[in-house]
Amino acid sequence: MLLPIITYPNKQLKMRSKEVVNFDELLHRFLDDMYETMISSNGIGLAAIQVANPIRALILCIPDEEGNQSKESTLEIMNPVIHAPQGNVLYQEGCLSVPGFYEDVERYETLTLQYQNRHGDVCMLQASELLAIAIQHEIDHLEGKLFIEKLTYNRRKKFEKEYKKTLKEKK
Ligand code: QAP
Ligand code: CO
Repeated sequence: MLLPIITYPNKQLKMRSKEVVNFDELLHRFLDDMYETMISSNGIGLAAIQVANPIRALILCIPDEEGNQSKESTLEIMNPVIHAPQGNVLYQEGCLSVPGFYEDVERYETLTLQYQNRHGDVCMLQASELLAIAIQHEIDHLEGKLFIEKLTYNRRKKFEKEYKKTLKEKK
């Protein structure tokens, strides 16, 4: 089932999401719906709050060399905790909740992630490159933060200008 994605400046995106405690059929169906929603919107990552569910759940699927994003290769991450972040990188990010805007954001280069899978099993993951960046972007959503809040002053002004322009175009 496709879920509607909420977009900036919807205030729900500012909420802090709550721990996942029930790893049941309802969660599994929700994760399946998130995958369908992310793929149909051409996304590589989606946090539960983006479909108006304030729980600490997110999914990620970095496309392989052929551009495929299979369900089997999709990471389903509940209650994530970042350990041992190292280095810094700039990457041009986008977000399904801020459609049409892309800008450079600074992130850690590598990290270790502790999380729970859909069954509640505790897992560890070493991440680098795009996966490490996407993990940080999605965990920010769980804290009610959007990537546009991490922009430098001038890039934030560029966003405000473009956003106001798209508002006018919609009228
Ligand atoms: C987060 O973002 C991310 O504006 C996932 O028109 C982004 O999937 C992590 C998208 C970059 C790491 C690096 C955005 C699709 C998808 C748009 C997305 C759009 C259509 C964004
Ligand atoms: Co996002």
